[in-house]
Amino acid sequence: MMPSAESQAEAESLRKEIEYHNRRYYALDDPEITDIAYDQLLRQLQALEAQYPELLTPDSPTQRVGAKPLDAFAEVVHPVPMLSLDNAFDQQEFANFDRRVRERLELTDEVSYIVEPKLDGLAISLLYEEGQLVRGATRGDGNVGEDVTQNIRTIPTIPLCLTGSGWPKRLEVRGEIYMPKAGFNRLNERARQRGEKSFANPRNAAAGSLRQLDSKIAAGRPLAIYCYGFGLVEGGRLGKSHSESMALLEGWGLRISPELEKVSGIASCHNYYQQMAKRRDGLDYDIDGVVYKVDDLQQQQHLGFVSRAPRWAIAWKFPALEEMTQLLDVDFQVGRTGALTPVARLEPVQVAGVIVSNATLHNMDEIQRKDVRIGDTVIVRRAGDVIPEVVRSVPAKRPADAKEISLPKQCPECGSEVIRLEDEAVARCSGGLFCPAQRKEAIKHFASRKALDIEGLGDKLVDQLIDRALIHTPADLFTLTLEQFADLDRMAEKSAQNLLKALEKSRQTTLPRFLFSLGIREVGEATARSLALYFGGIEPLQLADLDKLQTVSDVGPIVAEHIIAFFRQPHNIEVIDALIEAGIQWPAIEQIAADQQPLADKIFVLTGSLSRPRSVIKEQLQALGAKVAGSVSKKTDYVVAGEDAGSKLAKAEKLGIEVLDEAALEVLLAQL
Ligand code: 9MJ
Repeated sequence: MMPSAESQAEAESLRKEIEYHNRRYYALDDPEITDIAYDQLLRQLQALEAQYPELLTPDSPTQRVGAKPLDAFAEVVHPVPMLSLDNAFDQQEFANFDRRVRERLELTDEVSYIVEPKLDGLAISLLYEEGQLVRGATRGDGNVGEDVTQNIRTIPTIPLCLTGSGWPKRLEVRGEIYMPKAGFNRLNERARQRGEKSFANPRNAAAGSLRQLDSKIAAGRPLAIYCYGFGLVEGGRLGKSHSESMALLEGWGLRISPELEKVSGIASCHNYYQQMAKRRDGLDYDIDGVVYKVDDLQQQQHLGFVSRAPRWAIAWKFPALEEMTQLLDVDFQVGRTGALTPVARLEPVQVAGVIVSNATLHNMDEIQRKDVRIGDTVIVRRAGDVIPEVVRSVPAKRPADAKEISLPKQCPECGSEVIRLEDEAVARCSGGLFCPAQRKEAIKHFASRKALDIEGLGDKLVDQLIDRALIHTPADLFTLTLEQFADLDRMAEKSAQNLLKALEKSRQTTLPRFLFSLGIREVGEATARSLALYFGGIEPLQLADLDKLQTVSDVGPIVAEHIIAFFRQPHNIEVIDALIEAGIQWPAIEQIAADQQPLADKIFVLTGSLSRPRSVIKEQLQALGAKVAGSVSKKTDYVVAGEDAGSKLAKAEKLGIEVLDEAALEVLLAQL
């Protein structure tokens, strides 16, 4: 069926509205509606387009998610060649540029320049016809580039249709596609965690994203644009000056750098350069210099071009963010959670004004992929406030005695075994209860609510106790005296007494809580409970092998390996023994095989106010094999409703689920 005129108008209006909000959100950073309201608009349009595919236009905002993969990129001949910029590397070279401009223009006055940071991304050409984005192309060699329209359409800061009015019929806008540092760091972090290849720098990441034949991949990459110029202009005009023209582009919805300024005279030019150099690290994108353009377009025309660069513009470059140096050695640093990070010790080198002598190598996978060896010449990169990193080695400069980097077998902090499971990029120290690097985290976890629940022992107190060397392991907590507590900063006598009481109380715990409190990797509350029910005590768990562990519900090969590694460390066992010595105890657990638990697989929901704490009832039900869920669904078996139960009770009644009051629950439990 053909869409009605009404549907057509609705689709048109939705497209306009969505693009408007898109611009407010991405280009202006000033949204007017919530994300949810925005999604609703987008869904309305998607539904309409699904109903009437004829309504789908290439500039529809629904198309930003990516299109069908291409086999190859088509070639694009640039109607006006895309030139590059001449460079100046110091004040003298810039002054020479300015003098040449004045001489050619026969000016005695100062020249007006438009200045802006030089983004380190990829130059791109955007062609708008009748206000619609019809093509996006890379610069290529300046004359012929690649048609990357499908990928360009996925970039939220690029308008699919221009706003306002007065744009030329055909308008070619030029700008730089870049990847913000924050997005780049997230992308690389994710890649490293998955053991995938990371990108060397944001520029490479942006280039790699733009050259994806599958635009759905590009759609998932955090790319953005700043427009800085124009090429073809037909059937209309821009301004008399570069700055007027940029203002027009901005008015049509194109994103222009907020750092753009008009300056005249070389003193102001130098000033801008220095200000930007200072702010460079703090910007959310990489810049490699400042670009100066003669503002007056007539003057630009008069100046013309030499070979491949205009005479009316220059890039005054900053020092590079990447430098070469020697890799002297590699140490391994242990983080709060036990992760081992290889750290490169470098022959000190200046990188963009800062001396770098250490840099991260991230993990063993990255070392292998970058083929880095001790003695190598390597490229280090320092960008912003992130830790400098080794980007790669330079194999051509490898000395004959270059040494391979190997993961230590023992933790450099505590001597416990270093474990690196198959398929995991990260290697970890297995001495969680004992390792000095992990002490603070281990003790905070041990004292936390779902573990031993030591009331009043907050993070700051744990920090103090460890910093003053009063405790080293969780077991040491139980040796502390009233005087020692009272001696701490901001600790009144009364609080010290309360803490001692809380410690006393925490000695009486349950086996699931105790197992959880040990902080074994991958052993959360639920797994700790399953392990407790299955083994009934610490010793049988300690003796269990891989196969035995994996018969426990919830326990797969990875969890099993972590458990075995944990109990294989003599230091961990010493701490557990000391804890039991200190009086930690729990009521005996009746072991029941998982499938024989009386409430196995039954789903309960607790609601309303109950006479016992919900957590207690929850643990009781869970010990019998039940699952306790937070919301009522068709899968719920029982809803236990206390006083003033509200919507959950109503929903249970509507779905015909059995509702128990507390008395009925007691009867049910007594019957098991
Ligand atoms: C960058 N990369 O930020 C130009 N650029 O102008 C700016 N590049 C340029 N302008 C003419 N801001 C050719 C390249």
